[in-house]
Amino acid sequence: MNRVLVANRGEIALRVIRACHEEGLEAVAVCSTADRAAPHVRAADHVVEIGSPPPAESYLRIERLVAAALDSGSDAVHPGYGFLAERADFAEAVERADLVFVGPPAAAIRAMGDKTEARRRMRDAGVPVVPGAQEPITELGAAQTLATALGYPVLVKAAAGGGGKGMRVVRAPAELGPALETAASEARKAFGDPSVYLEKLIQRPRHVEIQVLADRDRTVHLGERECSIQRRHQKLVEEAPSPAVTPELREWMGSAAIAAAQAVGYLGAGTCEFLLAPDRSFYFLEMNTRIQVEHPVTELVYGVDLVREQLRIAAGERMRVPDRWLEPRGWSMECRITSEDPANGFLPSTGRIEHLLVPGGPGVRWDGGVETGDEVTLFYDSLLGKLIVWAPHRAGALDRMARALGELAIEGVTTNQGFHRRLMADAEFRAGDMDIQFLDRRTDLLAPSLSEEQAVALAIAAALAEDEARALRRPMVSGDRVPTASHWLSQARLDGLR
Ligand code: MV4
Repeated sequence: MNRVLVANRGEIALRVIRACHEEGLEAVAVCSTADRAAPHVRAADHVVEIGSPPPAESYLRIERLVAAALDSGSDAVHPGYGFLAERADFAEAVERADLVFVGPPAAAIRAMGDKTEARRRMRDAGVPVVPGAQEPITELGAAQTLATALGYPVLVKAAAGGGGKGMRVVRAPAELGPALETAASEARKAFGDPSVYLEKLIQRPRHVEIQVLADRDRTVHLGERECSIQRRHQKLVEEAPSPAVTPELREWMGSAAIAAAQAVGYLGAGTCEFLLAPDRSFYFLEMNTRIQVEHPVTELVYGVDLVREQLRIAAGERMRVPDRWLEPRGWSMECRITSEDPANGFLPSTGRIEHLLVPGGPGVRWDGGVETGDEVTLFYDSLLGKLIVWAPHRAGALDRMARALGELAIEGVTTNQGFHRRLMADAEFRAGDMDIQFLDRRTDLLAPSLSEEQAVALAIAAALAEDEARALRRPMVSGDRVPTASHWLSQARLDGLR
């Protein structure tokens, strides 16, 4: 393997390009016409333009990506996450063109993509799944019998699903019929397949996932990530390890994840998602057959570069992960910095990044996808970058994240940075006491809140700042005091001098 086509954009494309360079591989970027000057294009050794800005016209075009790989002399394709990363037909098209797919075999993607089939295969492999049906529901009578046996509340889920679409909670027998109908119609709209099935509802669970890595000789797990801090299935903060997982529980969940991977002939990096109940019982939900957004927190506590290992494994080599590394060290946390306004229903914000000041210092990592001058549009997802920290203990990681969030400055679009600052200071979050409904209960964290006293202080400060700013716009005369330079002001002056 010498040259890798990176079939993605944004921060993950940059992340993969960096890994290629460290592995001594050339990287080929692809771009839409909106991305000609994007950071991932500038970081790559070659670039192929593949179409217009809408993903359906560029980053989702299998035949164009395969042609771009062949035309650029690439011998492998890394899909990143999102776009085509979990499309078995893409993996197959890549392999048919005699290129290496940097990911699991197409058969493993396909087996995990069908949720009821995955449940059957996991049950047969001894992986704990939520009690419920192994087959789609075909008639109400059978559904009622099953729901009674499971005990209410139960959950109706789409068989083709994932991401929570077509899910309905049923708290009493009378709600079952209507729930089956609305779930089926939602599933038909979302997936083109109305099949639904039943599971027992796990109440107040955490979302804990296990990282697995498999080469041709060995399948290992790299512990868990705690992913409960999410809103409408969009994760906002992840950490490793989980405050809820003991070394003993880690080995149980890890063994289950290894069994899951082996049951489908997995290769490369993958993630098993589990629900972890308050009584410490855990249940396999689904396997993500790709590198995930939150992979860095695992990298920092295990000292493993997951993307480099993906490339090595794809090239037929063995992973460089000695057994003595298979224990987490310290604590890592990631904040997803998005161009969204949490105070306004996470409304996406667009515009030009006027300034970007990236945090640094000990234990801080920034995996970004945008730079000053870049345009944020509605064509692509709103992830601007990921702020990741490491510290010896959780409290230190929280403090370090608060410090780094204080350094991070993004001007030009609204971001969720304020939300992350409030979260890092929150007593309940700091106690590590969370579940998947944390943010549904704590909507107070989504918007800045001010006391009467703080509001008055801010109004006075704003008036003084405005007065100062007006003074600055007047030419200075001798005898004027030199105004206190803000960081932005001194930066602008420096820019002017260059
Ligand atoms: C569940 C559940 C509770 N009980 N299954 C949501 C998306 C899909 N991947 C599985 N999901 C859930 N399945 C049972 N039996 C709660 C959820 C769930 C959830 C899971 C993980 C992360 C966030 C979530 C938010 C809402 C519901």
